[in-house]
Amino acid sequence: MTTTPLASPTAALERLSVPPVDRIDLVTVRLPFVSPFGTSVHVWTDKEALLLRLESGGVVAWSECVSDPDPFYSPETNGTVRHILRDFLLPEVEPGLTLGELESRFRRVRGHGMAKATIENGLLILVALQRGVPLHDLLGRPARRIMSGLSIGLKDSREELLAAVEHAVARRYHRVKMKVKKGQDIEWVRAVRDRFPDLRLMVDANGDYTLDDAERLKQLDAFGLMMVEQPLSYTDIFEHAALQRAMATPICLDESIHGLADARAAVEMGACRVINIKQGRVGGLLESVRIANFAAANGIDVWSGGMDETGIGRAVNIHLQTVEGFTLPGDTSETSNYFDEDIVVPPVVLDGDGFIDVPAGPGLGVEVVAGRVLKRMVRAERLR
Ligand code: OSB
Ligand code: MG
Repeated sequence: MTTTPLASPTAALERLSVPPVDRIDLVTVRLPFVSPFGTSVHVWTDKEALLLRLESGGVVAWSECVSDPDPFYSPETNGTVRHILRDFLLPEVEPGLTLGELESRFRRVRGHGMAKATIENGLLILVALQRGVPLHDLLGRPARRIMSGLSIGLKDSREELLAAVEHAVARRYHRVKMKVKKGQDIEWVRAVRDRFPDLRLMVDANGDYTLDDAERLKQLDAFGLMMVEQPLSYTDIFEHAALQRAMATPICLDESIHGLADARAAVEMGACRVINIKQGRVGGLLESVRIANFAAANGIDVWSGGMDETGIGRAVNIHLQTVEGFTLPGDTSETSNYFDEDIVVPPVVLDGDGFIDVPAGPGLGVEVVAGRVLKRMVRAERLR
C-alpha cells in the first residue's frame, strides 16, 4: 500500500512556547492493583509510576510516565527514565523554545520515548492550565464522550476469564481484549466466543509467537475477532506482514511502533491494519496526533492503548482520544478495574451506554490529591 502524506496536524502545537518552570520534582508512587495483571511476559501486582511535577508561577502540572520498574513490556524502565530525564532531557528544557524546537533537541536522544512523553505532555498540561483551557482544547478538539474497552489479563482458569468477560459485558464496555500466550489461546478464545457470540472481542499476545506458529494463529480466524495484537516479536514489523498475508484477522501492532515512521513502514508493508497508539511509547501527544492523522488519511484504524496508568495518565489518554482518527475503543477502562483508591479525583466511570466523559475543567480536568500521593510515595527528588 502506498500511503498519503498530509499537511502537519501538529503545526499549531509545535509553535507553542515552553513556559518558564520554577520547580521540577519527580515523585515515584506505588499503587496496589485490585487484582494481578498478567501478560505472556510478566504478572504485575501493582503500578509503580513516575510522576513529574512542574511548577510555574503558582500553577502546578502533573504528568505521568507510562514505564514500569521492569523491562517486561518495553526496554524503558522507571530507572532509565529517571536517568534520561535528569541527565539528558530536562537540561534541554528552556523557556521560550517552541515545542517543535524542544522536540528537535529531544531527537538527539535516541529512543526513550516514554521519558520524552513525560516532559512533553507535562508542558502541554501546564500550558493548558495557564490558559485555563482543557487539554483537548489545546489539541484543537471539542469534548466528546469516548468509547471504553477492557483489557483482561491472563487468568488461572477459564471460569475466572469468563467471569471477567461477564463483568465487562454487564458494564457495557464497547469491546473486550483478552491476553493470550502459547498454549493458553485457541481453547480459551473459543470458551469466550461460545458464551458471548456477539461480543466485540480481540486478543493480545505481547509478542509470544513466531512465524513457526502461523498455523496455530490462523485458527484464530474462526472466532470473528476484531484483531490480534502484537502476535510476533516486540521488535518486528517485517514478519508481521507475512503473517497478515496468511491470516484473515486484522493484525494490530503495539510494541513495534515507536513513532510515525514505524507506523508508516508497517502500513506500507501490510504488517497491520490497526495501530495501538500508546502516547508514552511513541514519545508523547504530538507524535500520537501525527500517527492518528496519518492513519485517518490511509484507512487505518487506531485506538489508544493503556499502561495501567494512574488517573493522571488515564486522563491524558482520554483527552487524546478526542483527536480525529481514534476510530476504535481502546484500553481505557474504569479506575475501579485497577485501584481501590487512585491518586486523582474524580475516578473514571462508564455511563449507561459504556462511554467515558472527558473530564471538564482546565488542563486534565482531574485533581491530584496530595494526601494520596504522599500515602503512595516511595521516592521524591527535586530536579530543579
Ligand atoms: O500490551 O497493551 C498491552 C498493560 C501493560 C503492558 C502492556 C499492555 C497492557 C494492557 C493493559 O493491555 C492496558 C490497560 O488496561 O491500561
Ligand atoms: Mg498490547
